[in-house]
Amino acid sequence: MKTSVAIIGGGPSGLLLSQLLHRRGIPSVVLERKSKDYVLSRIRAGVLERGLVDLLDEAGCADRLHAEGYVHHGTLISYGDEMFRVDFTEHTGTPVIVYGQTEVTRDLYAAREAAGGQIEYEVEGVVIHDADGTAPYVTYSVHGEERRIDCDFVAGCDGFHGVSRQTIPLSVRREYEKVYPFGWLGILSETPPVCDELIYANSERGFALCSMRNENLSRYYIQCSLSDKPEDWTDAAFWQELKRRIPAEQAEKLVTGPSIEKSIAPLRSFVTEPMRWGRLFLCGDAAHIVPPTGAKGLNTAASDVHYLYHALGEFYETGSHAGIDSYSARALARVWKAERFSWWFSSLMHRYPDQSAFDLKMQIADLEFLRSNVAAQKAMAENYVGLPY
Ligand code: RFL
Ligand code: PHB
Repeated sequence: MKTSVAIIGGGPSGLLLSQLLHRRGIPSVVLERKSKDYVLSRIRAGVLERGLVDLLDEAGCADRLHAEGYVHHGTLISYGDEMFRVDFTEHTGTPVIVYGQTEVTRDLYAAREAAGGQIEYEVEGVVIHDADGTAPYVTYSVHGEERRIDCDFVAGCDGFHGVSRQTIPLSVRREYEKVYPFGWLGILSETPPVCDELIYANSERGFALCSMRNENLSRYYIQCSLSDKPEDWTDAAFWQELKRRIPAEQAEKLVTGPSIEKSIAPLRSFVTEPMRWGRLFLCGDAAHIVPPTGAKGLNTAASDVHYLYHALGEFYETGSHAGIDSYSARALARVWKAERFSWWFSSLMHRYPDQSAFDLKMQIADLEFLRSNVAAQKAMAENYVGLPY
């Protein structure tokens, strides 16, 4: 088989890139390790920046998002019994949209399928060959049958555990990592959200987040120990712990019910440099991970897709290598800012096992500064709604 761009990974990065390239007349093939149902069963991001919404518009798959997504003009932040609001629209002129990553992915699959896009599911043993040469190719197998795709470029959109990043030799690759000493236990429940905006809560028992998917589907998270397992937490224990971490007024209003999904995610900050090696480009979680506290993961994946899709478009339309050559530096410049924000917001909101009395005072001072200072709120809002591409 021959194509212009072989895309490894059928998560949101790979599908969005494939759909945008298609709209520009550039063919691609997506190789996904799992089944479509499996990809759509993963509950992940919920908050979309304007930049991602614009890209989905450009990709022609934002109709349902506009009809069903929720516009959020601000967020609530609580600590102890205090709670304040940061108004995104007032400070930046831009809200965010609450619409699940699962739904984004579903819409992207529908668009690729409607356009006759090629997606190979349940592929195994993907190997990227000659990425540093002029004629790269990818080999893999599907149900025991060996296959090969010859291509001009390879897009590594295969997430943190994929093969693309590993293809770049260690002599070229530089990795930066911070692992946090806690995880997030998340549940999804068919209950009305406790509040019409998200609540990020710093409590002495640890962090909690009240989020949502729609008016009868709530997403809640609590900071947990890395040794916890989802099955250690009954629904009753989860609700009880959540209530103790959010302001009393909210806890009283909280409607509880059976969880329909429960999982634990570790928290990590990670960046690999460079994001390009010859004709291989890394995109999204394949190149960087952020802790979910600032809702930046999917959104940062989207900005990579933006830079790469424009770079490839320019190459196929004009023959210019300028966008391709600057891809890594441009993507990384924005990635590091999202890393900084996610690290800062995580540090502000969680309890750390080794936190000293001084560290706690600094956290509270930082929260009080944010509550009372317009410039600090504006800086937070600018980062939360997404820095410009
Ligand atoms: P994905 O989604 O991991 O997709 C990669 C795809 O590649 C496939 N794959 C392979 N395919 C072929 N061959 C191989 N060898 C392969 N290895 C892997 C995988 O099966 C998969 O389908 O990466 P992508 O596309 O870059 O998308 C990134 C986002 O998924 C991620 O950044 C976000 O989910 C992070 N995130 C959030 N981001 C936000 O912007 N806002 C949020 O509110 C938000 N909340 C979250 C989050 C992530 C969470 N978890 C579970 C990590 C909340 C949570 C709890
Ligand atoms: C979510 O709804 O899953 C969500 C929202 C905001 C975050 C992280 C996750 O910061």
